[in-house]
Amino acid sequence: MRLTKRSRLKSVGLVLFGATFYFVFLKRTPDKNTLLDFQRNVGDDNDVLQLDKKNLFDPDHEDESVINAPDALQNVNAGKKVFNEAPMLNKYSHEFYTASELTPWRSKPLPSPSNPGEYGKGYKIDKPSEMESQLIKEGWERHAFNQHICDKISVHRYLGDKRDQECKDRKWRKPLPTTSVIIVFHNEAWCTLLRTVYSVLETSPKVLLKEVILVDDSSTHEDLHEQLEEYVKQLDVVRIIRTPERVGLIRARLIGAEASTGDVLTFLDAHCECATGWLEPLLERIAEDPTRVVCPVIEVIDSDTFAMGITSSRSVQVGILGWSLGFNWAVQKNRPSNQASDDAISSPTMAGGLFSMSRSYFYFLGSYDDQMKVWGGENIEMSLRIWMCGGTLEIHPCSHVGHVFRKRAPYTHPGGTDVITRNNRRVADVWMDEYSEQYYRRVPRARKIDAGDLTERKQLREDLGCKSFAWYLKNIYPDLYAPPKDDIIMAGEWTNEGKSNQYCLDSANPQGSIGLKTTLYVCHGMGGNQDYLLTRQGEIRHNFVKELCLQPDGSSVLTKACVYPQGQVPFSQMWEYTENFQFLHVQTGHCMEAVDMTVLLKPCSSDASQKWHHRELKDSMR
Ligand code: UD2
Ligand code: MN
Repeated sequence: MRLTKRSRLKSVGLVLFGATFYFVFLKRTPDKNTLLDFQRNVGDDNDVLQLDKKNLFDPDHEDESVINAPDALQNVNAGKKVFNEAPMLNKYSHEFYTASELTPWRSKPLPSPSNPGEYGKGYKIDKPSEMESQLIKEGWERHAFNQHICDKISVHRYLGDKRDQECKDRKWRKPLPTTSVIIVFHNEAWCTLLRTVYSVLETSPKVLLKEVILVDDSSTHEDLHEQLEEYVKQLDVVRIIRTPERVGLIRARLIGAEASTGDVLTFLDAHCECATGWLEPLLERIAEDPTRVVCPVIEVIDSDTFAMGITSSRSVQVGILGWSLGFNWAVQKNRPSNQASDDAISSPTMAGGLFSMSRSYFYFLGSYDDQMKVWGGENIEMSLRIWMCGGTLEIHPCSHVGHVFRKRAPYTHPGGTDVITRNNRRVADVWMDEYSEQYYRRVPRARKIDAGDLTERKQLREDLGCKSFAWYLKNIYPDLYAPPKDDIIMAGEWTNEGKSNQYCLDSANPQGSIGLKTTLYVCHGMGGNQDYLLTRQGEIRHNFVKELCLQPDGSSVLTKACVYPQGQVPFSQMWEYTENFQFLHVQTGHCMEAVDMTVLLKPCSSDASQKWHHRELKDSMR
């Protein structure tokens, strides 16, 4: 990815939004979404937050994280308080469902290949008329996806059965629990909402699907009121609950869960499409052990064309987190050699929207933090809670559900980004022990945001006898490196004397991409892209999203994956901070210099543009 002025703007903007927000950012920022827009949008009384969303599944998202698969993740049995419910399946359960026993609630109309979007294909209008272009534009504005195309595709479209053969061949053991599918929404488009509902009804076995509960989080769009009410009457297993006021997705899910009657809760976003055979694998894992929380593979539904593919088992990625508490995906290397392609894969975190969990285990484990508002943070909270308190979190490679990843939130965010930071602060304060400092260092402004009363959640952790965050790091996500305090010589931003100390070293790297050039940007004191660590080992580390180390390539200074602590610090990543305030690269003997708005490696000189001064981050003091 080349650096543009835009992406630099984004780099500061991102920090202002709160590092917490990186899940919702995109590589390509539309021009209008600049920092200024953001400031204009999040005023005192303005709750309209039109932020760019990061599309984590962007096909050109080439900077994959790679993590190690820890050994023997299953049944780690953290947590003192044990969930005693007997599993529905045990090693003596040898009876299998027949195909006809697993007939879906509704049968799917036969697809006609000439219909737009059938078999998961994308649909594009080659030469839209003026009127069509206008409709397309309006659709994007209203829903942040191509609603016009979405409307053209049948709500019953067939995705084809593209699962791996091992998955197709699987038989499912009897008996499996029933599930309630809970879909919360706020101002969702008709086409996506209805396609989500039909895809559930047309792929979920009747014997397993207890009900579909739509929780309308106080939508204002007219079609979602009476018209929807009338429409779902014909689908007798579907009901609608309305929240009394806008409560946010977390509380809306809690309301849905309260009203549900199935053995297992299955949550979906309101713009999903379930593929053939998605439900049985999730329920079987839970039937074998009710402390498993199981996610499908989340497939990308393209927000422009609505194309949707199916990931093969070996390419399934797992969920991780960064110190700024954002969610990300990673490839797992060194998977256990005996792991079959239809075995569930343990995942350090979940994306949050799509998962199944035993209803009683959901409540045993403290459901959700109902003090979290609107959007964000709840997925990391739940992931940590599951692992630290005795459960397991996994992804089943045979279960595939599509999701439309939008590049910005199409709805208002009451309270602005502070609400998301507040949610994340609640995660950090309750679950991260001394490691919460890692979060605060990345998101210094979080210290100023009141997290609210945490007594109940801390009590819950106590009552469940959950393990420490250090335990989680060691056993579940060993690749998340926290530099020990003693190794940190200086942390903060670095100003350049040649630029009157107004400009700082800046990674312009809100996504933690590998190989980007280090730049200069006006110092903002808020950490994020300008937060660097000088370590005792001589590295200049940067971690906003993931651990990166400064390493030159020719005259450029790049952010690369750190070698330490997996290996020794290589000379290429070793720097010396001299008494003349220079960053001297040990391997080449050259120094970092500010040249215009870039940072280059040049022969050392006494020039002010080679003098770097350390400054603490503005909000880093309590
Ligand atoms: C992801 C999750 C989402 C949730 C979120 C963090 C996936 C695929 N999606 O963001 O489920 O965990 O991260 O919080 O894992 N909604 C309401 N009320 C609101 C706001 C949203 O009901 O105030 C609904 C919304 O209509 C949608 C669902 O909540 O059906 C999730 O929201 P999203 O689709 O904007 O979140 P997403 O996919 O960006
Ligand atoms: Mn979503």
